[in-house]
Amino acid sequence: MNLESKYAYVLGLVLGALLLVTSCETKPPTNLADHTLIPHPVEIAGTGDRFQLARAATIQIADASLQGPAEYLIKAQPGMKLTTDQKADIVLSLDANDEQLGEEGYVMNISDDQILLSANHSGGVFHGLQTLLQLIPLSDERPIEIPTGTIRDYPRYAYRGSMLDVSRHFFGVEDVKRYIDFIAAYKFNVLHLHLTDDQGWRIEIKSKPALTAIGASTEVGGGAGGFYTQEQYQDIVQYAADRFITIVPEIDLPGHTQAALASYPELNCDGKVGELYTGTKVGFSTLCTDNEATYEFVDAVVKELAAITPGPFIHIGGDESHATEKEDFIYFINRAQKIVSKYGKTMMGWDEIAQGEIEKESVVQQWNSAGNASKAAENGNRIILSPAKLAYMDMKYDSTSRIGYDWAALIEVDQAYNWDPDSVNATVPSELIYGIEAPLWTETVENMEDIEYLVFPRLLGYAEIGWSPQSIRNWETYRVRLAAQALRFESEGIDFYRSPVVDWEKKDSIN
Ligand code: TNX
Repeated sequence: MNLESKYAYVLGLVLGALLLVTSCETKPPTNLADHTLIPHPVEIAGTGDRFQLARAATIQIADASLQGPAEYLIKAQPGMKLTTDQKADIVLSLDANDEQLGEEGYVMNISDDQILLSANHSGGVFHGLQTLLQLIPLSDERPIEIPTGTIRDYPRYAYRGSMLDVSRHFFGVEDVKRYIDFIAAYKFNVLHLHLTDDQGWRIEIKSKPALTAIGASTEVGGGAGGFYTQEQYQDIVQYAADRFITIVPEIDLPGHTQAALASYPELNCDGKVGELYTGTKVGFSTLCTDNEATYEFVDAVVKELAAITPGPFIHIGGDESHATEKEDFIYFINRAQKIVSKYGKTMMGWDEIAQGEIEKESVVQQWNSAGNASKAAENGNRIILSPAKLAYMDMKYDSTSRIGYDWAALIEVDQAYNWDPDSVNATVPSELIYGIEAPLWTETVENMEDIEYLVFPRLLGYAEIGWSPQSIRNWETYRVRLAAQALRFESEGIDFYRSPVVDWEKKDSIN
């Protein structure tokens, strides 16, 4: 090679590299299959083109029930607006005519001049909008470019939950709403609120005012605590419903009840009012199970709670009642079951409730004992899987985590992701697995930053376990998609854990 051609060769290389770099930075790939969606859709295929979506894109709804989802989209993408024009940029409809999509699935066709999102039910459209929002680049550049193609998507499990313990540390309405927004973005459909425990009673019961006057007045560490008025609780319920999320309220009974025992003397076997508790021990408290006052109390609480809870479930806890004799525990669960049914609700409880004679419709949450869950499965109960070793978001990531517990396990981001609900308990048949739930206990969690640190990014793994078929789940592709979500965490101001098992520098392949 002479000097000139060498020079031209090097120049060519440099220009080529420059072109590659700039094209990567400014242009999204034209293949929808290169998406970074979480949870991974069931079917996704690119058609190799791009749709240019204007900042003032128009949205048309084919059914009045889609007004809410459309408004949600507009809130997330200010500038978009509703139109009655058939030729809108985004058309939302309920004419999917595809049984397999169920109530929550959707189909989205992105062509080069329109997005058609259809489902059988408004909830499916809402989940489809979460997918669309993840496909819209975060940068302010307009028009927005989205690769064309088709997505057909529906959940693996009917129940996809997360639990927030608002008793050990109290979290106000705004924090709970932020948490609801977190889970809605990843297609969860249940928020289980752990409303009562030894350290605080957090829901107003109008006929039992001392529960909040006294029982809500503190929390772990002796802070001020707090509670939701019934109006505030209903505001949370509505906020969740607008995001197709059902609230499952838990009143933990008959153990984990020191806050109630400190509020009403008649709940104690010795008739003396208990003391408020601000430590972190478990298993020391119990309602007096052979005292009629106890059942009058449970009746009064469930009656008021059922009246303000539109969802089908009341969770009665039942965990770690170590201070209750086994036969008393069984007697209590049987009676609590009747009270929940009397108010038209379905009972849910931690796996210990399977020791009682529970109705077939009741739902059992496996957290600790596979044996309890097997017993429930034999009885035909639906099972929710929350195995502490895999799904407890209050567990530390590794020994250096700044908060969290490690009694069940250290749960790194890959371990949180890498499990199949079908393999958790061999004695529970797949048909009885109602879904999964990832709880966040808050003994060590004091504020929103702490919540974000433990929940992000593990929450997204649980979202994918609950939604996507096992056959398409894969840690190697997941970790790349997860890295891409970091941009979204940052734009929401979420203080996430930068796990060393994820290569956070490989940012959004679509953006
Ligand atoms: C066990 S899990 C509990 C909770 C604690 C948690 C801490 C369950 C049903 N009971 O009371 O907060 O461990 O990890």
